[in-house]
Amino acid sequence: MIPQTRSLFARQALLPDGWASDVAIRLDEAGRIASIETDASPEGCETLAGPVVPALANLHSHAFQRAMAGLAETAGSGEDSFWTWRAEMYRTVGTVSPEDVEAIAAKLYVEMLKGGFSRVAEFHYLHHGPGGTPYADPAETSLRILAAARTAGIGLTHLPVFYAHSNFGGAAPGEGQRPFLHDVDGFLSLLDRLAPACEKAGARLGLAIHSLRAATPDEMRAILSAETTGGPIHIHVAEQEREVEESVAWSGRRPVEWLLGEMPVDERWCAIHATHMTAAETEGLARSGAVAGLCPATEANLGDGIFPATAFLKAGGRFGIGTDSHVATDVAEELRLLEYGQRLRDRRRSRLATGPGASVGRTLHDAALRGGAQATGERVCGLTVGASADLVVLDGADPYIATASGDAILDRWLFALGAKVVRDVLVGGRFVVREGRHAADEAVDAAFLTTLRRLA
Ligand code: NGQ
Ligand code: ZN
Repeated sequence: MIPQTRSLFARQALLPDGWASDVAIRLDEAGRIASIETDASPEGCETLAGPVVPALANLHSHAFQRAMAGLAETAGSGEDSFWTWRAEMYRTVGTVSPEDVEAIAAKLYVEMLKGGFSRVAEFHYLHHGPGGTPYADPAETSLRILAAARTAGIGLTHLPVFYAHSNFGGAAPGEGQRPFLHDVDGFLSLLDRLAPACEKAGARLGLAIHSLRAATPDEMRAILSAETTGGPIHIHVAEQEREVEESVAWSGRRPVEWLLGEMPVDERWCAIHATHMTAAETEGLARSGAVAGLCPATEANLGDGIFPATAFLKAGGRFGIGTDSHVATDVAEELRLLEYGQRLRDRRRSRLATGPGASVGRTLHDAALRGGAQATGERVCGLTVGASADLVVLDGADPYIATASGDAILDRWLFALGAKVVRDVLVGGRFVVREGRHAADEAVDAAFLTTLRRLA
């Protein structure tokens, strides 16, 4: 076991109002920040080996999909789309056991830590066995996710997902969707079963409705009025144009328009993707206080479209980032792709910076830190008293980092270097990654290899 460090020292650290020098960070017993002193002496502290920034939450994950990342790149008939990818994904679903879920998630969560994330919101809908055969314990796969998070030492916000239909209007579920299904009572009892398990594991519990395609308005209302998690509420919305068309055909309204009009969307909510919005929907979602859960690498991979980020931020909207299908697992790649999508659309640079003189990397990182915390149920975030000491130490020996100061550190990392300069990661004040290594690397890799061999 790596001994716990109670006082840390950083030559440069990103505090809520900007970069500070010679920062001493004192931690309490629970791994939260007890005090922060700038222009301090390193005496009695463990000196961190490079610039320190707060770690981000990854607000959207379907862990099992990591097993097929990069394996859906063989062209089909010429009309490959989100929907043909989904059919391939359902084939993977039909082959993974609970042991596989745990092995894949543990590997993935270690990779996320190494990519600069300290917490993950697991949008978990793979509840039953192949063909929908229930496990003896209805919480079996959720408990595997909790176990994987514990192995990795990543913070977990667990979001069991309600899923009942294949399309708007309560259409009957398809064969491949059977492992996802619940009725309202079955879903509520799953939440009740998981509340004490999450409490014991130090995980946060929230819930998700898969999408407007997968739940009827009555089912959504019944769940929202009965659930007692107090945690975040996530939903996929308006990711694909076909979903928008089918929503209009069903209700006369677009998905985000319907959601904002019919559901009590507020700060508890996270709208995953929300790619296709009119100007009015964009402003409405921003005004609601909900977080837009953006997953730029997956959205690019699946051909979803480009989120209207410039307009959304102008309207005061909040966003966070997720790695979703896990074709990427790092902070830098997601934030960079978010900015690049806007640049490619507008044929301009610096799309998401707050204004003249602002660093793009800093703007993206600040916003994703706040939005990620909100969407994962963390009340305080960043290097501030009361926040969990969830930190990334960038590699101070790397020439690009060693010669940068202030926001240029973030811009170098996010735009030019990526995960290879994530040196150490601390979650709740505890080192989970040191010099790019995780203490459980060997065991996690061995179990993952066994799973991949079995799935191949
Ligand atoms: C999911 N993934 O639930 O894993 C979805 C595909 C669907 C993304 N939306 C399934 N990226 O939306 O029906
Ligand atoms: Zn998703």
